[in-house]
Amino acid sequence: MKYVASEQSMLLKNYTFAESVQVCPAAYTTPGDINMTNFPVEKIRADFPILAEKIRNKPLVYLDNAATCQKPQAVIDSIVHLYSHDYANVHRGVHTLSVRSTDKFESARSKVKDFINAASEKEIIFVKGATEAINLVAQTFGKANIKAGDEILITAMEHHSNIVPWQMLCEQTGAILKVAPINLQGELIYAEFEKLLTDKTRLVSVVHMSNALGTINPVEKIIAAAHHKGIPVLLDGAQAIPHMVVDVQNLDCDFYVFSAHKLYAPAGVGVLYGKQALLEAMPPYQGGGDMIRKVTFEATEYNGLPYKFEAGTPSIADVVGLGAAIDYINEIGMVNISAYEAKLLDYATEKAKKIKGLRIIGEAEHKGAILSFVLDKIHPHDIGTMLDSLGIAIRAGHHCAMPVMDFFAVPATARASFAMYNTKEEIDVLMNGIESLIEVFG
Ligand code: 7TS
Repeated sequence: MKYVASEQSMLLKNYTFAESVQVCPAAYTTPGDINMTNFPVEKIRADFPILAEKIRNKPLVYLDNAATCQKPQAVIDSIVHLYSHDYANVHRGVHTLSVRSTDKFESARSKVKDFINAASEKEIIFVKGATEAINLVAQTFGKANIKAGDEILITAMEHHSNIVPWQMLCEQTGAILKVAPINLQGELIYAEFEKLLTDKTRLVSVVHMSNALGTINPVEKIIAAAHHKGIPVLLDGAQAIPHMVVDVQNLDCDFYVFSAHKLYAPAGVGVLYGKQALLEAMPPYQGGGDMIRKVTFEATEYNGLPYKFEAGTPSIADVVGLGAAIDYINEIGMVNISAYEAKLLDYATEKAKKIKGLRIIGEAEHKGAILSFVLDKIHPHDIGTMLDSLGIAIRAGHHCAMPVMDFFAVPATARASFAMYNTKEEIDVLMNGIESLIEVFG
């Protein structure tokens, strides 16, 4: 969905904004108009029951959103409602419950289609998550189109999910994995990336926003350069999807993958978007129920899109929950969420830079709401444990991006990652917590 002026003001109708914004609805249209005082964060927080939890007798400060984010009541209710009133298997029965369940499931597909502006529901494949989506492309598109000596191009900031499936494909086919380097800010060195696009490159697979660094890649430029040479592009949108408007037609990417659980929706489901023509030409991934039209012992005729790639009973309630999460996000408006989170990140970065002994890992010019850092003399795991004693949840570790850790010569980082329900006050609690632990242990 594209957010235009009138839609934006409509989307925000249920939320209470500061007066200056309410009297001037057209003011929502540019991200610069949202700030930390006129975004309805307290109302949003009230929609997430878990945020009222106390952890170690302290109010929860949940800053591990890049790993997974919390769920609003609307999503929880959609699952409870489905199991309480409408649940049966999908695409199978003529009975009422099966029809209701199928309608809700397919309606979620349509919401995903609108959310990323795909051209058709046929291009929306439900999978387990971003990881499964990439494996699917590797084992179907990859096996059909990539052979010994061909090259697959990724970047040095990929999550393991966008490295290992390609390594496996390379082992199976004799293809070669090429890696475009990054600089010390954590940005892709674009000139090097371009040099690695050769006549042998069969696929480019890059992360839209890095989970370890927060870097937002210049994906428009990457796609244009790859397409110029006739090379398709997969974008790993696991981190980008909850933070920015994603329009797959506008981007012109060939594949886009993401997990629902980072988008305020349940875990266990995710999306593979693919251009219809590419998906049509790809062989199926797994065999089983739902992905077939006709089966005999001699031969099987596969189902059409999107079902060709959806073998077996799907995670029905989680898909319905994803639909509810998209409705919830649309009410607030992704442009507003992006703008608010950008302010949170600026505020956190500014405060972090004032802490002596704190080094930010990942200072790209274009960054999403992720702050990775290390402290002199305190191991990231100890930072994580000590902050937990203050009720603060961050992630400490390699973030499934070990090559990034190697590049920055750190064993791990501490990572605070922000969502639309986080506040300036929570960042203050985090920064005070870091300062107090430097004082005690540093
Ligand atoms: N790609 C990126 C960029 C990711 O950040 C993640 C998960 C994945 C792929 C895989 O997603 P999944 O839902 O299939 O597991 N990233 C993280 C993280 O940063 N901390 O925990 C999971």
